[in-house]
Amino acid sequence: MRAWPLVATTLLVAFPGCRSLDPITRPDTEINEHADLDATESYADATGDHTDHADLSDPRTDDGGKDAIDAKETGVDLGPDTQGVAVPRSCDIVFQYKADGPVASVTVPGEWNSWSESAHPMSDADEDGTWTVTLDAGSIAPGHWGYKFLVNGTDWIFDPGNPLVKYVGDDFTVNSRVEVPDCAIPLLELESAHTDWAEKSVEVVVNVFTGIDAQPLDQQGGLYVEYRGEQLDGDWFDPALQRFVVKMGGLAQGKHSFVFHATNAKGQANPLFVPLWLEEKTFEWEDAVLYFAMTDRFMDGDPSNNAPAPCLQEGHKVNWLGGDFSGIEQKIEDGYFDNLGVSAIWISPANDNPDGCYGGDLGLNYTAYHGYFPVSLEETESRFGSLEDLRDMVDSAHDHGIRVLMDLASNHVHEESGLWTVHKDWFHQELILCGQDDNWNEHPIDCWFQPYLPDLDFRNIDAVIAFTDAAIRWARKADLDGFRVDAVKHMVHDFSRTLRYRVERELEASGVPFYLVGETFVGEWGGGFGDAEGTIKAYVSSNELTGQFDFPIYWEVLKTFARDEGGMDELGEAMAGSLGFYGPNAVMSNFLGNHDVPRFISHATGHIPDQWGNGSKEMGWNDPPDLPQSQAPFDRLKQAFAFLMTVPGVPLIYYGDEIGMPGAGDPDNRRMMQFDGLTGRQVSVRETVGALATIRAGHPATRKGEFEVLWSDDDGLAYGVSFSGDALVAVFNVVAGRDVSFSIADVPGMPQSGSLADAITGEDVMVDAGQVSVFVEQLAFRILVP
Ligand SMILES: [Ca+2]
Ligand SMILES: [Ca+2]
Ligand SMILES: [Ca+2]
Ligand SMILES: [Ca+2]
Repeated sequence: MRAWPLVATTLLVAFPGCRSLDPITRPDTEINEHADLDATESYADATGDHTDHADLSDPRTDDGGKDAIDAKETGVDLGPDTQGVAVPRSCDIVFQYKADGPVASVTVPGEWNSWSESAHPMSDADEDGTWTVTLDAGSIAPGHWGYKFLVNGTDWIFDPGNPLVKYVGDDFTVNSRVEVPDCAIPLLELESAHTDWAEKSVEVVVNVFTGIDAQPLDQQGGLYVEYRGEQLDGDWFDPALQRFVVKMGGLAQGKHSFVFHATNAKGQANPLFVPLWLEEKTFEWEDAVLYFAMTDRFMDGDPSNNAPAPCLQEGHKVNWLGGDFSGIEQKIEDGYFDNLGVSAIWISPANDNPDGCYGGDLGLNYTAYHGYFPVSLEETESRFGSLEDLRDMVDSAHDHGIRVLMDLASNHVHEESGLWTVHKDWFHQELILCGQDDNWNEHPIDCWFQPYLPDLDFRNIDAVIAFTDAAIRWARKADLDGFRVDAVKHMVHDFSRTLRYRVERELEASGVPFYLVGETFVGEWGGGFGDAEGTIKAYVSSNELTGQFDFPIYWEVLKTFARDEGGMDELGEAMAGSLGFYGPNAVMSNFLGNHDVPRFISHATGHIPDQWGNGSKEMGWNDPPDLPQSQAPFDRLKQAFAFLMTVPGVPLIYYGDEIGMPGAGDPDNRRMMQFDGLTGRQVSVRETVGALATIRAGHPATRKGEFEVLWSDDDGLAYGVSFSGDALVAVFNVVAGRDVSFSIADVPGMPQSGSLADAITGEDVMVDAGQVSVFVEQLAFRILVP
């Protein structure tokens, strides 16, 4: 279990109210020398169209707790002294083409040059096969422009180094896309960012450039720094060096995020977000244990913001039930998540949603309690709280070492949104309902979920920019750590690729990874060749999502552990096949339930007719399942959690599953969370989840290990995971208690003789010549460690 000291109080005492920080170190020579390290190399690419962002030192090669993050090189060599005069930014755009054969010419026809086939000829003077041309972006109007490379005067190709596209013209011709920035406004660039765990200090240096017209920066309030959402007192800008230097010491463990601002007469620079974590051990997303606290259904921390819709009775299961940001915050401060071993919380979309009731499944009326009917890109839902309430909750999470992901719902808006009124051209015009005919499959991108949910047409670049702007703004203002991206396969790739592109440049400058985990609801694992895993994989790459929820593994978990329908051997095969399938850097998330499927424990009692939940929505209204009265469904739930917690992939806990909350289909699977009056069996599941999370935290093999099936049959499975000397074996049995034997000789890090310890009970299990024989009760699991 994570046992972070409570630091919120400390922060308040040390930095009351205005967050005027003490001790403060003013800019000094030592820091400036430090900051100058990279300033001699020039980097001329005003578009940020490059991949060499912050170089985070390897957290595993600990240099005395000092994590140095040296950001990308600056646009212009500032030199040691600017004589106090604002330095104009560079505004060059570099196009580059790496030829894989003989090439005679490369040009860049684009919208801004009316597709001139002779525009911007590239050259390869050093004949190394890389052709380049540099454009002065100041000569092109700011905007998002389509272009292609024309090779040898005949081949029109996409820019192979650019994942972004633009759909041009009435026929939506797809081209590469470049952003030409407004070069008249200032530019902020991170020079360096350091954290020092031993010193409990952070240090950030940010270079400030003015626009290409060399207008002076606004030093009367236009140059300032925000820290944890509030403006920092004091003057942090050094005019001599034209840079911000912020150094703060005596900080508490947790996240310390800054936003830098600069202005000149032409406008404001895009704010620079610099998140930093002060932690003993550097966090990686594959280490996370994720918890979905559906905001309306988790905890009502502030009854004053409750506003049930009058169109349904109060307390109705699809009315607003009162949950809010402050409820989640209370549970964070109570240590609820710490005790469960949770290190990341996923919350509902925070966007304002409409107040009424709207027709949906089964011809019934529903409110927008789930948050998936956004009417605003900026405002928070008042029933959840204000932006400040959200920020307070996130800060509290950070003080506990817990990350926060917001659900990002971008596929559609609710018709009450002003966007639908003002920007009709941002939406798919034809009302094709997803639920009619075979439109889920035939029209996945342009179908509408409901007649009142206009579907975004992200072939429109203005819509892409507006929605990714909003995403970046939410992340910066609420200091988020990631997004759960809703309805991924119902939007063109350019949306999720633009999101990644901007996240990398606008949220990850300091090297702290921002998690993008997508939802793509698909069917069963197809052996590595199926549509299900193929569809998920299509969105996972370094240019797009970090990972997705692993639906194919979910179906195997459901069939075996809950429903006793699938072979455990097939679960083992699917897991072995899916690890690595989504790419070496993918961070997938495994789960045993979410808000779109019937509750695991109600599957486990046999209430739900089939794995797909057919008929389960009706059941939720007519015959909702109760808490099981027997032990077996709870044991099955524990087995499934033991599986999730011992294999790579971020385990997701859907609120309530940790106490075996029952429920049929949506919305019966979204009952109000229960904290009190739990039965012994419910408490036992919750304690088991906490214990499993502790084991996971102590064994990197569970998070990043090689997975190997050691033994399996229809009703049982044993596997090993191993990583860098660490190893763990998990054994599962569904049928009557039996001895299970297998070899651990091929699992690196496992002893060939002696004994293993059961990580739950501490009991010794003998190893003889690499062989293990262990008794496993019915519906039980064993976790064995050296
Ligand atoms: Ca060259
Ligand atoms: Ca409330
Ligand atoms: Ca509202
Ligand atoms: Ca869509």
